[in-house]
Amino acid sequence: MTTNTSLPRHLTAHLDRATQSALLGEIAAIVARAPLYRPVLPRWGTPFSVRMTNCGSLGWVSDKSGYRYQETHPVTGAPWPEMPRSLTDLWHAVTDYPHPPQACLVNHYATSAKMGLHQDRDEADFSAPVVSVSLGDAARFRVGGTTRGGPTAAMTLQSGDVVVLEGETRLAYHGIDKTFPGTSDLLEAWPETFPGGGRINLTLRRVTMPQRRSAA
Ligand code: MD3
Ligand code: FE
Repeated sequence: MTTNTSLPRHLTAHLDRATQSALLGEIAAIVARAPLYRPVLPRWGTPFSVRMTNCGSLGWVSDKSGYRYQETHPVTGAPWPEMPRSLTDLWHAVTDYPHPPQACLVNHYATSAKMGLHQDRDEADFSAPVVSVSLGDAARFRVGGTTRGGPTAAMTLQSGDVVVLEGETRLAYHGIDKTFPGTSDLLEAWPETFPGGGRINLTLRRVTMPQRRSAA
């Protein structure tokens, strides 16, 4: 018996504790300039349980009119903070994709936040991978196939884990069932920024098609 469920590449403990702490410090600086806010679902306006912000030239947003990428923070109107060099370097270390990431979505899961099964398809270029970095509390991640309603598998994501979504897993349905509160103290270094700790997920993406270089 076969299934259509192939699993993404899971790099367990890819980042050591010191690297996680340094990266979280960079994220705290980004959050100071581009505050975490609570997006709402298109049409209904139901709030997400996850709070979000972005860095990079483009950021993913959701509001009553839909999902999209835009150059500015929806609350402050300011351009997103620059992508840290550390994240661009991580992208090139774990993928062969020849162009740098354009967007880094920062998701903050406080206790009891989750994310329902969905596909990431607001990008023009599905041939580019997606790279996910987990910091703080562990979470149960669920991944299925490219159609809704098929079999799914659960994976535990821990602080320092990196997941690379490429090939057929790029368009897999996925979500976060739950986090495991109190399983990491990493976010406790930034109590003002992340009160009560929780989990941070960074999702690095290409959004637009790379421009062809003009001949001569
Ligand atoms: C599988 N974030 O922001 S990361 C999202 O942990 C999102 O916050 C989750 O799903 C989180 O869209 C899951 C792992 C992940 C990210 C992107 C994917 C898995 C993916 C894209 C395609 C397939
Ligand atoms: Fe997603």
